[in-house]
Amino acid sequence: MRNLLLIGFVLLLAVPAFALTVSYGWEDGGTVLAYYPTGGMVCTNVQAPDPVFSGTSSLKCQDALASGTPQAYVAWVKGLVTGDVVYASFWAYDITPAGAPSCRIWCHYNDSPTDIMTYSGAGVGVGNVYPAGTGWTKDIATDYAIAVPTGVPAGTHTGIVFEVRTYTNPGDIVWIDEMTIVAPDYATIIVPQGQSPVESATWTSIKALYR
Ligand SMILES: [Ca+2]
Repeated sequence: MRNLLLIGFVLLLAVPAFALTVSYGWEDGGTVLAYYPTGGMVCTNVQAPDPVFSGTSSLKCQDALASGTPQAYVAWVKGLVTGDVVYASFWAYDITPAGAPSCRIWCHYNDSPTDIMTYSGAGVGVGNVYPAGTGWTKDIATDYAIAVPTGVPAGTHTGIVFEVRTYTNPGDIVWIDEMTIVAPDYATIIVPQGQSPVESATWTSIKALYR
Protein backbone atom coordinates (compact mmCIF):
# COMPACT_ATOMS: atom_id res chain seq x y z
CA MET A 1 0.00 0.00 0.00
CA ARG A 2 2.82 2.37 0.86
CA ASN A 3 4.43 1.86 -2.52
CA LEU A 4 1.15 2.48 -4.27
CA LEU A 5 0.91 5.85 -2.59
CA LEU A 6 4.35 6.80 -3.85
CA ILE A 7 3.59 6.22 -7.47
CA GLY A 8 2.96 9.22 -9.62
CA PHE A 9 3.56 10.43 -13.11
CA VAL A 10 4.07 14.05 -14.04
CA LEU A 11 4.49 14.15 -17.76
CA LEU A 12 4.09 17.85 -18.38
CA LEU A 13 6.76 19.18 -16.06
CA ALA A 14 10.13 20.18 -17.39
CA VAL A 15 12.03 17.33 -15.85
CA PRO A 16 13.65 14.51 -17.76
CA ALA A 17 11.48 11.66 -18.97
CA PHE A 18 9.29 10.27 -16.23
CA ALA A 19 9.28 11.97 -12.89
CA LEU A 20 9.00 10.51 -9.41
CA THR A 21 6.28 12.07 -7.28
CA VAL A 22 5.82 11.58 -3.57
CA SER A 23 2.83 13.01 -1.73
CA TYR A 24 2.76 12.96 2.05
CA GLY A 25 -0.13 14.13 4.22
CA TRP A 26 1.01 13.03 7.70
CA GLU A 27 -1.70 10.36 7.74
CA ASP A 28 0.60 7.71 9.21
CA GLY A 29 1.52 9.65 12.35
CA GLY A 30 4.90 10.90 11.13
CA THR A 31 6.30 14.29 12.01
CA VAL A 32 9.56 15.62 10.47
CA LEU A 33 12.98 14.32 9.46
CA ALA A 34 15.03 16.72 11.62
CA TYR A 35 15.15 20.19 13.17
CA TYR A 36 17.60 23.06 12.85
CA PRO A 37 18.62 24.19 15.30
CA THR A 38 17.85 21.28 17.57
CA GLY A 39 14.89 22.23 19.71
CA GLY A 40 14.12 25.28 17.61
CA MET A 41 10.69 24.02 16.67
CA VAL A 42 8.30 21.43 18.05
CA CYS A 43 6.27 19.58 15.42
CA THR A 44 3.53 17.15 16.32
CA ASN A 45 1.11 15.02 14.34
CA VAL A 46 -2.38 16.23 15.11
CA GLN A 47 -6.03 15.62 14.24
CA ALA A 48 -9.20 17.71 14.59
CA PRO A 49 -9.97 20.05 16.24
CA ASP A 50 -6.58 21.18 14.95
CA PRO A 51 -6.79 22.35 11.32
CA VAL A 52 -6.46 19.46 8.85
CA PHE A 53 -6.36 20.04 5.11
CA SER A 54 -6.82 16.48 3.89
CA GLY A 55 -7.40 13.14 5.51
CA THR A 56 -7.49 13.15 9.29
CA SER A 57 -4.01 14.38 10.25
CA SER A 58 -1.76 17.38 9.73
CA LEU A 59 1.53 18.68 11.12
CA LYS A 60 1.44 21.27 13.89
CA CYS A 61 4.60 23.40 14.02
CA GLN A 62 5.23 25.42 17.15
CA ASP A 63 8.07 27.91 17.22
CA ALA A 64 10.41 27.27 20.15
CA LEU A 65 13.29 29.58 19.30
CA ALA A 66 13.75 32.81 21.25
CA SER A 67 14.97 34.64 18.16
CA GLY A 68 15.79 33.76 14.57
CA THR A 69 14.06 31.39 12.21
CA PRO A 70 13.86 27.71 13.14
CA GLN A 71 13.63 25.06 10.45
CA ALA A 72 11.94 21.68 10.32
CA TYR A 73 13.29 19.38 7.62
CA VAL A 74 10.34 17.72 5.93
CA ALA A 75 11.77 16.15 2.76
CA TRP A 76 15.17 15.06 1.45
CA VAL A 77 15.86 14.42 -2.23
CA LYS A 78 19.08 12.58 -3.08
CA GLY A 79 20.83 11.27 -6.18
CA LEU A 80 20.52 14.50 -8.18
CA VAL A 81 22.82 15.80 -10.91
CA THR A 82 23.51 19.19 -12.43
CA GLY A 83 20.54 20.58 -14.31
CA ASP A 84 17.89 18.62 -12.43
CA VAL A 85 14.80 20.46 -11.30
CA VAL A 86 12.94 19.46 -8.13
CA TYR A 87 9.45 20.69 -7.27
CA ALA A 88 8.16 20.95 -3.73
CA SER A 89 4.98 22.25 -2.16
CA PHE A 90 2.75 21.93 0.85
CA TRP A 91 -0.43 23.50 2.17
CA ALA A 92 -0.06 25.88 5.10
CA TYR A 93 -2.58 27.18 7.61
CA ASP A 94 -2.55 30.42 9.48
CA ILE A 95 -5.19 33.08 9.95
CA THR A 96 -3.03 36.13 10.41
CA PRO A 97 -2.76 37.70 6.93
CA ALA A 98 -0.72 40.68 8.00
CA GLY A 99 1.80 39.12 10.33
CA ALA A 100 3.02 36.33 12.56
CA PRO A 101 2.55 33.48 12.90
CA SER A 102 3.47 32.52 9.37
CA CYS A 103 5.60 29.98 7.56
CA ARG A 104 7.08 29.25 4.17
CA ILE A 105 9.00 26.62 2.31
CA TRP A 106 12.76 26.87 1.93
CA CYS A 107 15.61 24.55 1.14
CA HIS A 108 19.34 23.96 1.18
CA TYR A 109 21.70 21.63 -0.60
CA ASN A 110 22.93 18.51 1.14
CA ASP A 111 25.57 16.56 -0.74
CA SER A 112 25.87 13.77 1.81
CA PRO A 113 24.23 10.49 0.87
CA THR A 114 23.80 9.50 4.52
CA ASP A 115 23.59 12.51 6.89
CA ILE A 116 20.52 14.72 6.69
CA MET A 117 22.25 17.35 8.85
CA THR A 118 24.98 17.99 6.29
CA TYR A 119 24.75 21.53 4.93
CA SER A 120 26.21 22.09 1.46
CA GLY A 121 24.97 25.58 0.73
CA ALA A 122 21.84 27.66 0.62
CA GLY A 123 19.21 26.89 -1.96
CA VAL A 124 17.38 29.50 -3.92
CA GLY A 125 14.42 30.31 -1.75
CA VAL A 126 11.01 31.69 -2.45
CA GLY A 127 11.90 35.29 -1.69
CA ASN A 128 10.32 37.65 0.79
CA VAL A 129 6.84 36.17 0.55
CA TYR A 130 4.46 34.54 2.99
CA PRO A 131 1.24 32.56 2.65
CA ALA A 132 -1.96 34.55 2.34
CA GLY A 133 -2.88 33.81 5.93
CA THR A 134 -6.51 33.18 5.07
CA GLY A 135 -6.72 29.61 6.27
CA TRP A 136 -5.38 26.74 4.19
CA THR A 137 -3.41 28.04 1.21
CA LYS A 138 -0.84 26.71 -1.22
CA ASP A 139 0.62 29.73 -2.95
CA ILE A 140 3.97 31.17 -3.95
CA ALA A 141 5.22 30.96 -0.37
CA THR A 142 4.86 27.21 -0.18
CA ASP A 143 5.00 26.01 -3.78
CA TYR A 144 8.12 26.25 -5.92
CA ALA A 145 10.85 24.57 -7.90
CA ILE A 146 14.59 24.55 -7.48
CA ALA A 147 17.32 23.58 -9.90
CA VAL A 148 20.62 21.90 -9.21
CA PRO A 149 22.99 24.60 -10.42
CA THR A 150 25.82 24.32 -12.83
CA GLY A 151 29.24 25.77 -12.17
CA VAL A 152 29.56 24.78 -8.55
CA PRO A 153 33.30 24.85 -7.78
CA ALA A 154 33.33 21.60 -5.88
CA GLY A 155 31.17 19.83 -8.41
CA THR A 156 27.46 19.37 -8.74
CA HIS A 157 25.17 19.22 -5.78
CA THR A 158 23.55 15.84 -5.27
CA GLY A 159 20.85 16.47 -2.70
CA ILE A 160 18.28 19.01 -1.49
CA VAL A 161 16.60 19.23 1.91
CA PHE A 162 13.25 21.04 2.06
CA GLU A 163 12.39 23.00 5.16
CA VAL A 164 9.38 24.49 6.86
CA ARG A 165 10.47 27.79 8.32
CA THR A 166 8.28 29.50 10.88
CA TYR A 167 8.21 33.25 11.25
CA THR A 168 6.69 33.78 14.62
CA ASN A 169 7.26 34.48 18.24
CA PRO A 170 8.09 31.53 20.49
CA GLY A 171 4.94 29.55 21.19
CA ASP A 172 3.18 30.60 17.98
CA ILE A 173 1.77 27.83 15.82
CA VAL A 174 1.23 27.09 12.13
CA TRP A 175 0.00 23.90 10.49
CA ILE A 176 1.02 22.22 7.23
CA ASP A 177 -0.42 19.31 5.28
CA GLU A 178 -0.37 17.50 1.92
CA MET A 179 3.24 17.92 0.82
CA THR A 180 4.20 16.99 -2.76
CA ILE A 181 7.72 16.44 -4.06
CA VAL A 182 8.54 15.81 -7.74
CA ALA A 183 12.04 14.77 -8.79
CA PRO A 184 13.65 12.94 -11.71
CA ASP A 185 12.91 9.24 -11.73
CA TYR A 186 16.45 8.25 -10.70
CA ALA A 187 16.35 10.34 -7.52
CA THR A 188 15.43 9.17 -4.04
CA ILE A 189 12.79 11.09 -2.08
CA ILE A 190 12.67 10.72 1.69
CA VAL A 191 9.69 11.99 3.70
CA PRO A 192 8.62 11.48 7.32
CA GLN A 193 7.10 8.09 8.04
CA GLY A 194 5.56 6.84 11.26
CA GLN A 195 8.33 6.32 13.77
CA SER A 196 11.23 6.69 11.35
CA PRO A 197 11.89 8.05 7.87
CA VAL A 198 11.63 5.69 4.96
CA GLU A 199 13.18 5.95 1.55
CA SER A 200 10.86 6.03 -1.40
CA ALA A 201 11.06 3.32 -3.93
CA THR A 202 13.15 4.08 -6.95
CA TRP A 203 11.49 4.13 -10.32
CA THR A 204 13.13 0.83 -11.16
CA SER A 205 11.72 -0.88 -8.10
CA ILE A 206 8.28 0.62 -8.70
CA LYS A 207 8.27 -0.81 -12.18
CA ALA A 208 9.31 -4.14 -10.74
CA LEU A 209 6.12 -4.20 -8.67
CA TYR A 210 4.04 -4.39 -11.82
CA ARG A 211 5.89 -7.00 -13.77
CA1 LIG B 1 -3.36 15.15 6.09
